[in-house]
Amino acid sequence: MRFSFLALLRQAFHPDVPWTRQWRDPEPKSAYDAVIVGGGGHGLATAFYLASQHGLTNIAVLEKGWIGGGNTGRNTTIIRSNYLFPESAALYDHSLKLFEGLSQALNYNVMFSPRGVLMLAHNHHDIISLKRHVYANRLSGIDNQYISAKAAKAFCPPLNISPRIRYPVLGAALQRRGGVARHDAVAWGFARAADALGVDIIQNCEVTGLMRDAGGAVRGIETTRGAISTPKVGVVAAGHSSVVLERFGLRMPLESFPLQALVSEPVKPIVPCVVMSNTIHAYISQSDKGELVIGAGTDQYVSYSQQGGQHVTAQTLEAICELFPQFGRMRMLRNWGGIVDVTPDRSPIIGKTPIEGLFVNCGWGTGGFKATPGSGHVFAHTMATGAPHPINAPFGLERFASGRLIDEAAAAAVAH
Ligand code: FAD
Ligand code: PYC
Repeated sequence: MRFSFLALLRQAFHPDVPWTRQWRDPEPKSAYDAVIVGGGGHGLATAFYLASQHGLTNIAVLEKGWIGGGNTGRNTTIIRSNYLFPESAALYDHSLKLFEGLSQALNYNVMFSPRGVLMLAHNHHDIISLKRHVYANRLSGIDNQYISAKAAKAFCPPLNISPRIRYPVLGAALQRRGGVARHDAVAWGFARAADALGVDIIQNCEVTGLMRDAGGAVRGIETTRGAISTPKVGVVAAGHSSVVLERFGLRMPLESFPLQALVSEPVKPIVPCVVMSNTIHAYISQSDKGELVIGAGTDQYVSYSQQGGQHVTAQTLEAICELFPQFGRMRMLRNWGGIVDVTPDRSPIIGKTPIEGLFVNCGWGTGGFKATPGSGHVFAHTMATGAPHPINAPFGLERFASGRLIDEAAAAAVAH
């Protein structure tokens, strides 16, 4: 990014408006020291940390569409670190801590807003499960507390805690440090900062194949804009990671599902925090523009179509109207879907592959936005040094052979 006074002025008054020219638009070079496949938040964050922490600046991010046009620009921006197992809690809290200083680190307002995340309990099983998460989080030094239904209503006044509804609210877990951020600003912030360090961000460039040397190690990649030599490739392609890796000759333990969300017409501030319910497949927050941001569980069938079944969103809206009856007459403005890549244990895969020089960062399923800075940070370490960072060491592909799974199905919070 080349700064101009006008651009700075515009950023000051319209931090949420995309600048017309935020970074260079280079042609791909014929060789790089490392290449990232996928220009979502995770790929861009990886490039930023490779350049800023490891001094690797002759690198490129290749994106088949436009940066942030995948799940990064489609998610509902919930950030929290209240996962059950110490390995996951460490990973997600590493990311939450990076989010806390991200606007300063990138010199770009990512609108991180730690307004609190409430997870509702509707039955005895939910109470036991949420309390288990609260105790486990506290043992890992992570803030989380179990509160009564009355206290949940005090924290979120529009919440309906009538005992007469189909799934009454019996209590809730509250992580006060959790919240939301602006998703596209996270992608743009990382892109602009990486570009300023010399990283080439190349859009409209699909990676189609892998080139290997006689010993089988990575020697380059094939793309729709020509072949590129490189000894290191990191695949960070979310719902399409298994497609890319199959092209490279690797079969991954991943399934891809549509996940949908929708927003209402904008209204004055009414929902002060994030409210989630896994049991009734619904969650809600309010964007700074005033839209209610509502999301569903995944569709039940695998698919690569970026839209899901209408019955899934209809059921979600029924649940929202029961929890917030006053929203029953609001109009919904847009709905959309993204493709999420789900592993058998609902935890990500971050590490080396059996092919020398090929690294993978995928399997974030329904919950990778919150991990964007942390994921990029530890993956950059892994790619730069050839060995995992202690935080991502438990998340390697080997776990599917050894059986050391990290089953976060309950903490994933969105029904799959
Ligand atoms: P992406 O942003 O999808 O980036 C991957 C990129 O790879 C894409 O831009 C794609 O075009 C590119 N690509 C694919 N194939 C190729 C190729 N062959 N060559 C070049 N480029 C390629 N997570 C949360 O933590 N909180 C939430 O509230 C939340 N809500 C969600 C709601 C919805 C509706 C959805 C769909 C997801 C949600 N998630 C949430 C999950 C989160 O969005 C993802 O886990 C995260 O954004 C993944 O980031 P990424 O950078 O890995 O993927
Ligand atoms: O992981 O918190 C989450 C989430 C919320 C909605 C989708 N994913």
